[in-house]
Amino acid sequence: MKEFASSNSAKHPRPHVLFITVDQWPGHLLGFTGNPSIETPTIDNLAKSGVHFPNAYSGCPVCIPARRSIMTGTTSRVHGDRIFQPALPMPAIPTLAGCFTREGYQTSATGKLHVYPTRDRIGFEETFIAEEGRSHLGGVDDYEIFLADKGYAGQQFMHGMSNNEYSWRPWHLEESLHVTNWITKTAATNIRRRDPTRPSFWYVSYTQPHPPIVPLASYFDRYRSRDVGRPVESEWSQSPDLPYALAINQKIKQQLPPDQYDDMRRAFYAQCTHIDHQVRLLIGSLREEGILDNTIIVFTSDHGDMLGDHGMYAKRYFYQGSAQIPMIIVDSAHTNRIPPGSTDTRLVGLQDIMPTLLTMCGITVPESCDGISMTGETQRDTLYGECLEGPLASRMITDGRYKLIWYPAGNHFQLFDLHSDPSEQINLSAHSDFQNVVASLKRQLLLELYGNDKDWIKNGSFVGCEVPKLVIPTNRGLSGQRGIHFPPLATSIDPGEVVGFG
Ligand SMILES: [Ca+2]
Repeated sequence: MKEFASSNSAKHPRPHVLFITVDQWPGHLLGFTGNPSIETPTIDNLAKSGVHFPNAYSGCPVCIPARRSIMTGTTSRVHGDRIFQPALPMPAIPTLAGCFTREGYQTSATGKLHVYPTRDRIGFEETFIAEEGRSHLGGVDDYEIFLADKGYAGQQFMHGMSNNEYSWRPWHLEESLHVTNWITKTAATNIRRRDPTRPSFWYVSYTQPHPPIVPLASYFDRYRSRDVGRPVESEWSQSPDLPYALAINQKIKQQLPPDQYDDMRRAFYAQCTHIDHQVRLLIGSLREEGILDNTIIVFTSDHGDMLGDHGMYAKRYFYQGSAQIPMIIVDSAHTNRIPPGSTDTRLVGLQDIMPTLLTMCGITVPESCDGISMTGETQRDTLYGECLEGPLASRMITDGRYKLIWYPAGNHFQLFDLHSDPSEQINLSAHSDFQNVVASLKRQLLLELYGNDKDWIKNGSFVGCEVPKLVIPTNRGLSGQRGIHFPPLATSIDPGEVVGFG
């Protein structure tokens, strides 16, 4: 077995890894970065103990592609999904978990993996999954088994809230049955029952704050009288000439009246604080086992949520609410590699987590990875993002200060100065003072395009594609509404059937 690559390797065995992922948590919803409303004392403390990357992005901000990036250390171009393909098997390249397992780590995943086929272990020795009721795709769900054992078979969704809408209500069962508590308890138990002769890699993947928005009543009460802020407004987002992909989002998602909006946001924040407090138990378990100082901890999210900013909800967009993610790394206490409480402004993405963790643990990074270690000297000048294909597609490139977003349908460009306008309220793409910036970022963007995207380029210029007639689809399925899950659902004849949007 390899020893940890540091001068302390003789004294300290290879570090454990606690890798925490949440689902749909925007990078700006963190107390320590100055958000005046949200309470995240535990994550704040992780940041004080490690390094925060404020310029961290989800390069394809929707669940399946983002998780493929996390688990393979690659971008969509390599792992093959920039859409959201529920029945796409993992690519035949090394996985994060597989690399740790091969190096002698005891590896487990708890919570959401969102891979196909369900229960593909993608290199983990053990998986304990909570897949948000996707049993149409086959494979049993450990959280649903747990609920059944407790006498609540099939009752996960009896609160009635949709998996992709912004209605909310308090959790309908007792606290210990909440999915956030189940994931915590299962992961904490795995910490306690580890093999003491091997280093461990614990992947803990919370399914919230992604809807259904069903916070514990106690956490909602905590926020009941709080001012949680208003959504960001902008002239460009109210223009009749809105890019097609945005017009669809604004029309299909419910627009909540102010009072309901405030409560929705409180309920969302309540879910975040609930997770934050549960993370304490993971840290407490490591501490009581005497292994906290020799554990690397990572906290991130697969993508964020617009939460009404610019009139939009959910993800798939490259605005900060959707694409910027929390990213914190706490090193083991025995090294001097990361100054506690530091901030690193380099551009990073989810594809960087795998090479980072492998490098920190002295494991060779597979050649398939196109991510870059976040703690190494090599840094990227620009970060590229891509989401969807056809008329709903968008592409993004940023140098950390300026962000260029391209909507091929209608050939729309937007340019934002993230230093002077972090809320992206002013589109500078047509401003005469910024044409050099636009031209420079366009040149960089051209270098990133591949596949069908090249049809949108003529003679080296962006021409895009036609805008389809705006037809708002009906939403008969209430955005992925679940029903009663007992008796168990039959596996769909068409495993590609979408039973959730990520
Ligand atoms: Ca997600």
